[in-house]
Amino acid sequence: MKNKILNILKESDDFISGQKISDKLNITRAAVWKYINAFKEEGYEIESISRRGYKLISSPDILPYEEIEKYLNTDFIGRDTRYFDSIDSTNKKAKELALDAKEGTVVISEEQIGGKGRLGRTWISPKNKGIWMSIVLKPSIEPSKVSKVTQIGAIAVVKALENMGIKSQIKWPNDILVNGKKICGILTEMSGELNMIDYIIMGIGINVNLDEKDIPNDLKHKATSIKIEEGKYIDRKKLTANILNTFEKYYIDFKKDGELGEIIDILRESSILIGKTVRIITRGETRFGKVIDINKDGELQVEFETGIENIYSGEVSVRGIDGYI
Ligand code: BT5
Repeated sequence: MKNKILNILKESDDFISGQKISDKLNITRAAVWKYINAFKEEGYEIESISRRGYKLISSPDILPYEEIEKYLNTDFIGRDTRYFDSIDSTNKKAKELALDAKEGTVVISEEQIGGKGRLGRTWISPKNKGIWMSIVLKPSIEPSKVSKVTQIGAIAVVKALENMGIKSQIKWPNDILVNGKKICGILTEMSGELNMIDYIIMGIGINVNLDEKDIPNDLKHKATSIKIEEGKYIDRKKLTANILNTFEKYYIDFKKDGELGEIIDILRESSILIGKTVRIITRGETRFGKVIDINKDGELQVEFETGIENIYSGEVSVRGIDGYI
């Protein structure tokens, strides 16, 4: 109902009376009035004049399904979206509802107060400034192939940004960078058994309109936002839809056989690591090596003094020789 009323307001160039809305939707005028007040509380600017009715002046910069829908061209990704004003972690919420949810269900929140990174790290997620969302996925693939989903997510973000004229690169396995600094991280979690997946939760966090003051001092050397780098405000609704659209396209291909297929080329082209000497940190142990390639399984091929090894994304952190990259 909420969505229907909002659409009527959006489609009307002029004032529309409460009576007309109530006739169209078969609800009372009092109910219409209640909804209008709820919209105002969410930040919609609605002018009301007695005997003329209501007119939508502006929509707030928020990410409920009603706002994203018009840019969305997916079949199933994001069609069931659970929207929150504030939450501890969208990944956590997605896990709670995953078993009963349809594939493609998205949990999205304006802020996270317990945002999670990999390996128990924290992810800062200030209100109304970024995209903090998690997608529930249920592919019939072997659990060993799950880490590839992160790679598909990374490509979806890079391509969506490209569609909006923004150039970015991937720092394998789960960071997206603009001008060499991190604007996005991906956290993929799985529940299942040895040979069967119950569900995968892919969480994407994107620093969209964060200002310098939103980035803690200890992260400033490696973290930035799209707004800081591009010098302009970015439409979060369009970017969110764009990511879901591109993700679905690649994910449908992936689901067929659990292989990355042709997108491996995009991963290579977008990689900031290929050719670089890096530190590979696994459970406290650090080794230096030169990144040669990303193989067809999405693993990092690194040349160490002892020979070439394929690095699986599991518990690994990759760093530049003396910094983030
Ligand atoms: C990641 O971990 O990069 C995965 C981040 C995933 C966040 C999303 S938001 C929606 C969903 N719900 C969640 O609770 N999580 C997911 P990792 O590679 O471990 O990087 C974490 C490190 O990045 C931290 O230790 C900080 O150093 C840094 N960091 C924290 N917040 C950041 C931010 N907003 N932007 C850039 N770097 C950040």
